[in-house]
Amino acid sequence: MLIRTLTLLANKHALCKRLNRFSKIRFYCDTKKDIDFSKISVDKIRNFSIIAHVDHGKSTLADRLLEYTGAIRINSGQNQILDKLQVERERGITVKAQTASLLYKYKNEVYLLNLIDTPGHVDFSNEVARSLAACQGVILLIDANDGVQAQTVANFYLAFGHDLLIIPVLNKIDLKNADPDRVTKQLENVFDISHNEVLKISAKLGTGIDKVLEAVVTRLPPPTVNKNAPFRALLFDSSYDKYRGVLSLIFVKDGVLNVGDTIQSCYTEKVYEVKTISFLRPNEEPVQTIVAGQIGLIGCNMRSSKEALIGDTIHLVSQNVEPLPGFEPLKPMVFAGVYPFDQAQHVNLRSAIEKLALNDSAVTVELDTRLGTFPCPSIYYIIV
Ligand SMILES: Nc1nc2c(ncn2[C@@H]2O[C@H](COP(=O)(O)OP(=O)(O)OP(=O)(O)O)[C@@H](O)[C@H]2O)c(=O)[nH]1
Ligand SMILES: [Mg+2]
Repeated sequence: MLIRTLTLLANKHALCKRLNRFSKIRFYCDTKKDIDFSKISVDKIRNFSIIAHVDHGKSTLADRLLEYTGAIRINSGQNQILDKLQVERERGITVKAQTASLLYKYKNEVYLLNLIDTPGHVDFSNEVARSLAACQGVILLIDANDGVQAQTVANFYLAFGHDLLIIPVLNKIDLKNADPDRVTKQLENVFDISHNEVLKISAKLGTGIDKVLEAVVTRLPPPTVNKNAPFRALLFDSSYDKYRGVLSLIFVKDGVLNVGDTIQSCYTEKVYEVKTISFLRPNEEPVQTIVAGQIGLIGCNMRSSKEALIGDTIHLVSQNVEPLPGFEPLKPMVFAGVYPFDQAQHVNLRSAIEKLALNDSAVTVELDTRLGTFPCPSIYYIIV
C-alpha cells in the first residue's frame, strides 16, 4: 500500500514537472465530438508547411505544436511523432512529408491549422515542392547555432517562388553556442528579412511556441477558395493501406465533397466512389464532409498509387471543371537495377519492391526477364 502511494505521488510530481514546462500553455483539446469541421469558415483556416535545412528541428517543432494544441499528450513518450516510417524512426530523419490538422483557439475563435512537416534532406526536396502546393505560407526554421545552410536557401526560394508568406523562426536558442543575433543579421543580408519578423524559439524546451501559433494565425492568409463553386481538389500526396488501397491527400480548392460522392481524375479520367474522408489529427479522424480550404485524406478504392497522380485535380463526375494549374507528371531521376544475391530471396525482394511501388507513386518498377524466366526474373529495374 505504502509503495503504491509513493509511486502515485512520484507520478504526480513528474506530471507537475512536465506541466510546469508548459505552464503558459492554453490547451485546446476539442475533438470532433465538439466541433463540426465543415462549419469552420474559410477565414479561420491556415495551411502551412515547416521548411528548413536538415536537422534544424522541423519535426520537433511539429511535436510542440501538436502538444500545444492538444492533438497529442505532452511527453507522449515519442519524439518527432510525425516521423512514422521505420526508416525515419531508425535514422532520425524525415523522408516523407506528413500532415496534421490542429484546432487552435485564438482570441475566442477556433482556427483549423493544417500543418505539413517536410523533410530537410535535399534528396527529398520533391516532398517539399508538392507540400507547398497546398499551402498559403511556411515557417522557415533556422538553427540559431548553424545559421542559414544550403536547404534553407533552396527552400526559401521554393516558397518565395510559390508566392507564399514566410514566417522566419530561429530554433535551438537554448544551445550554448546559439547566436540568434548573428543569424538574424544573416537572414537580413541573405533574404532581406527584417529582424522584427524573426521569432526565437526552442522547440526542444517548448519556448516561444505560443508566438509561432499566433504568427500562423495573424500573419498567414486564409486560402483563397470558393465553397459554392463545383468541387475541385488538388491531389498532393498519397499512401497505401493494405485494406483500403491508395489513400489520397487532397487540398480542396472549391466546393464540398461528401462520403458516397462519385469523383473523377482530370488526368486519368478514371471514376471512383468516395468511401472515406478523414482529417489527420495526427491519427485519422473520419468525417462525412470536407469543404473548400481544408486538407484531408480520402479513400476511394484506388488499387495502385499510379492512379493517384501527384498534382492531379479531382472533381465530381457530374461536373466538368478547369484542372488546377501546375500539374506535371513526375520525371524519373534515379535509375537502379536490383537483384538478390541469393536467388532464394527472389520472392521476398519482389514483394518488398511491390510494397514500395504501392506506397510511393514516384517509384516506377519494370521487370527485366532477359536473364531469367517468369515468375523469377533475375533483375528488377526500379526507376525513382
Ligand atoms: N537543443 C535543441 N535541440 C533541438 C531543438 N529542436 C530540435 N532539436 C534536436 O535537433 C535534432 C533534429 O531534430 P528534428 O526535429 O528531427 O529535425 P528535422 O528538421 O525534422 O530533421 P529532418 O526532417 O531530417 O530534416 C534532434 O536531435 C532534436 O532533438 C531545440 O530547440 N534545441
Ligand atoms: Mg523532420
